[in-house]
Amino acid sequence: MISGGQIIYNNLVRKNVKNVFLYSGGAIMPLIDCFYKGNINYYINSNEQNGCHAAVGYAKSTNKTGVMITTSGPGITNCITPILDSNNDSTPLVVLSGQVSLNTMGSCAFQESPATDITKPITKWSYCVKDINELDSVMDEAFFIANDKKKGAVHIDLPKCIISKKTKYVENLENLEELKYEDDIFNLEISNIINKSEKPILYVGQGCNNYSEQLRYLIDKYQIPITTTMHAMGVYDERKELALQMCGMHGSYAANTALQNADCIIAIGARFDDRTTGLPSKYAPVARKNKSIIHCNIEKSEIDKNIKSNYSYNGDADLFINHLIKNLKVKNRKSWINQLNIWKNKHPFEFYNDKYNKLKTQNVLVEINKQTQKRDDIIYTFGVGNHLMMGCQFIDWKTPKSILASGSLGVMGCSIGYSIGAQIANLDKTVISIDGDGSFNMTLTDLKTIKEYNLPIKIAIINDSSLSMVRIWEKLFFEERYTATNNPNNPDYVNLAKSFGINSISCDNIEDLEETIDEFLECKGPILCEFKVIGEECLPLVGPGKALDDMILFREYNNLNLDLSECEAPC
Ligand SMILES: Cc1ncc(C[n+]2csc(CCOP(=O)(O)OP(=O)(O)O)c2C)c(N)n1
Ligand SMILES: [Mg+2]
Repeated sequence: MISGGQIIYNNLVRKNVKNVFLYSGGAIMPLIDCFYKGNINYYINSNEQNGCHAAVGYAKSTNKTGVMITTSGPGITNCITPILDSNNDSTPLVVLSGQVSLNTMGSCAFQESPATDITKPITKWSYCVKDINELDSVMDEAFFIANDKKKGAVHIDLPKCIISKKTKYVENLENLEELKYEDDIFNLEISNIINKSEKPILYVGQGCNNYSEQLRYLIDKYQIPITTTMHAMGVYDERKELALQMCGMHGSYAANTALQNADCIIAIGARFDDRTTGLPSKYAPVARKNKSIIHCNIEKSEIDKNIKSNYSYNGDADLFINHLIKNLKVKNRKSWINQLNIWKNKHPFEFYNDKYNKLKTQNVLVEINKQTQKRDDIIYTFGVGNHLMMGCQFIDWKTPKSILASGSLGVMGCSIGYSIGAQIANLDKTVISIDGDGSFNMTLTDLKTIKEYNLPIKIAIINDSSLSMVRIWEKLFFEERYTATNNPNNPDYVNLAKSFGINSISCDNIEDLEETIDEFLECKGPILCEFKVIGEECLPLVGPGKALDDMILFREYNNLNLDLSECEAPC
C-alpha cells in the first residue's frame, strides 16, 4: 500500500526531477513528508512567490520543468503572479498545491481557496484531483502539457484526503509521447520569396533558443540580418555585423527601421508581441505590401494573432530553420547590409557621462559588460524597469538563455527568485542579478535563501531612489506630475545584506566603478553591491500608439533638453 503523496513523489523520481521548490503548510504536509530523507533536493524560499519565481528561473535557464509545491489558500494565492509570468513567457512550470479535504471543499474551510477556479484562466491546465487512482496519470499529463508545443504553466490541486489516503500502487504506463503532433509541410514558396528578397530580416524569438547553432549557420551562410525579442537575445552573437540587436519599444534604431523597411520578414519562434511591433496597423509596411511576412510558430493560435502573415509554418523552429538551410540560395545583399550599417552607426545605444562624475545605470552595465567580454558562462537576471531595458541595450548578448527576465507580464521582484533558480540549475555558471531598487524592495526577503544555500549569486542593486521607468513616463506623457514614483526611504542595502550574513559593497561614482565591479565579480560567495545612480530616460522609445520607427531618439531628444546631463537624482 502506498499514499497519494508517495505516488506523486515516485512519479517525480521517475521523471528524473532533481530539484523542487516548496513551502509547507497544513494541507500539503502529507506530500512534503515524502521528501524526508528522499533523493530529490528541495529548496525553501522566504515565501511562495519567491519559491515559484525560483522554479520559473530554474526552467527558463534550462530545458527542464520548474516544480513548485505549496500549501492551500494563501500558499497557492501567493503563487499566482509567477504562474501567470511563466504561462505568458512560455516557461514550463508544474505547481502542486494542497487543498482542504474533499468533504469540506466549498464550505470556506480554513485555508481554503477556489484554487483551480483562480488558476484556470492563467494556466494551460488546472485540475483538482478527486480520485487517488488518477494521481499518477494526472502527474504525467501535467508534465506533458507544460512542455507540449508552446510551453507554460500547469496547476494540480491536491485535496489533503487524496494525498494522505493509501491505495495499491499501479504504475501508469500510458505513453504520452505518442500524442506528439505533426509539423506543417514546408511550403517551397517560402524559400522562393526569401530568395527573391533584396532586403530580408529575421525576427527571432525564444522559440529558437535551443537552435542557436543552426540559426547562426543560416544567418552567416545566407547573409540575412537578424533582430530578436528580449528573450532571444544572445541566440546570435550581437557583436557580429548581421546582428541588429533587440527590436521594439526600447529596441535599436537600426532594428526597428530595418523591420519597417524590409521587403521580407521571417519571424521564427516569436509572436509579434505589442512591445515589439509598435502600432500593429503601421507595422512593416514594405513587407506587408510585398506580401512577404513569413511566420513560423509552434503554437497555431499565435499565427495571424497579432500580425497577419502571408506564409506560415506551424511547427518547431528547428525543422523550419533546417528547411530554410536546405532550400535557400546564397545571394549578395551588400547594399542592404551597407544600409543597415549606416542605421547602426547613425543611432547606436548611447548616453552621456554625468558632468560631476555621478554614476548612471548605463555606466554600471557598460563596465560589467567590459569585464565579462570574454566570458560565456554568465546568466543575468533582471527586475523590471529602466535597469532591464538598459541592460538589454548595453550588454553584448552572445549566448542564448543568458538573460532571464519577465517579458510578457513584466513582474517587478522576479530577479532574485529567478537568480536562485538559475544558480541551482547551473552550478558551474556565474549568476548576476541586476535589480532596480523598486523591484528589489518587493522580494528582498529572499536574501535569506541565498545565504541559506550559500549560492554565489552576484546581486547588483541599481538604486536611483525611484521607480524610474514610470517616472520618466510621468515626465514625458503626464506633464511632469510626479506621483507615487519616488523611493526616498529605501533601506541601507549594504547593511541590509550584512544583516542577512551576505557580503556587501557599494559604489556611487565613476572613478571607483572599475575596481568595485572587479571585486564584485571576483567574489567567491554571494555578494550584494549597491550602485547609487542617477536615473534618466531610457531611449530610444517608441511612444504609446506610435509606429515602430516613430521613435524618440537619444540625440534628437538631448538636443532639445541640453541640461539633461546635469540632472540630479530624482528624489
Ligand atoms: C509587480 C509590478 N508592479 C508594478 C509594475 C509597473 N512598473 C514597471 S517598471 C516600474 C518601476 C521599476 O522601478 P525599479 O525597479 O526601481 O526600476 P528602474 O525603472 O528605476 O530602473 C513599475 C512600477 C510592474 N512592472 N510590476
Ligand atoms: Mg529604480
